[in-house]
Amino acid sequence: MSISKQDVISTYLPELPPFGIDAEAFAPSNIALCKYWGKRDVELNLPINASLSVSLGDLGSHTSISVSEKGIDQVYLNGELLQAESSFSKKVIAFLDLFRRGLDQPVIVKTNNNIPTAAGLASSASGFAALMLAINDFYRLGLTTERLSAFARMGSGSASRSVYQGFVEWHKGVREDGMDSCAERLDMSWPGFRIGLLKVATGEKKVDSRSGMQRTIESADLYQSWPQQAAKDLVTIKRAIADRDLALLGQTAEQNALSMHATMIASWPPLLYWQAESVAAMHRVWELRNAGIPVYLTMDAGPNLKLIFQQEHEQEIRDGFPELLDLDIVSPFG
Ligand code: 2P0
Repeated sequence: MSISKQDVISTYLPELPPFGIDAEAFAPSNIALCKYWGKRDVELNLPINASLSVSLGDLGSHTSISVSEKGIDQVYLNGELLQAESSFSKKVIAFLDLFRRGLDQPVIVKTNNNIPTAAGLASSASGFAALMLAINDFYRLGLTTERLSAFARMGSGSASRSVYQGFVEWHKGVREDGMDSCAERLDMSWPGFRIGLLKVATGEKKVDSRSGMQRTIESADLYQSWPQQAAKDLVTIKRAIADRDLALLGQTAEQNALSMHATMIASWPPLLYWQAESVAAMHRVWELRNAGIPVYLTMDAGPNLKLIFQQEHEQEIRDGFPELLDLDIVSPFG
């Protein structure tokens, strides 16, 4: 039997919170270079493997929490008031309730995502991280970043990484209550490092990561090899970052992402997030690389690509992918 989220919160925050005071927070979106795929505990979002990401600077979620005078909770997303029954609103309030518990104080939660909509990036990571940071301020919890990361993880696994900027490692941890499954900022920067957000398809409704991971674990024999591969890739990627070795980083990240996708494809029913346009874009990346431009790709649970390259090749990447707008090219280190 797994421990419930509420049990974890009650253990680490035994006191009921004081009445809240208006608060706002920002958290960046992140792109994993070594992916998180598979949970050992679905209630607490405890991962089977450790992962490593890079945060996207000022692209992410701004979230505010204020006291509601209307006697009911209200959730806004990108300026629009959501129905209380909408899945986003229910997730936000359920997460807030873990901390609010019995306190009778309705709130207004407003989230604005500034990730270019064209990039088609999921925003659960930055969304839950920003919500956690705002809750910490609203109830004056005074939590350490490590704790904030562990609690944000209970909202969405990848949110554990979004409480930091830069390169971030999420330790898988071994504790049953998951409190050692939190992220850590790596003390390494890489000013010339670039991520290109390449939207290639609008996509049909996809299977969300939560159910995709479960399906893979339950039905793909190929998944057996994933934890070892991820563990090995993580070590290589850290070394590549320390050495600023783009070829080693790019190759390892690309192979890591495609290995993750291989396990998804080997699931039943098959889980193929790629569309024809995704495959065409992959070939364009490989053609550029064959022409001598160091550019690598990674992909998440969707049809779009993220390009990995360095500033010195930005022009060639723009020429090769003219659909990339200025906003789609991210400099994680300023
Ligand atoms: C990652 N993804 O490492 C991997 C790669 C998608 C593919 O983290 O169920 O939204 O909320 O813990 O965090 C997306 O999964 O899943 C994700 P939950 P989450 O970025």
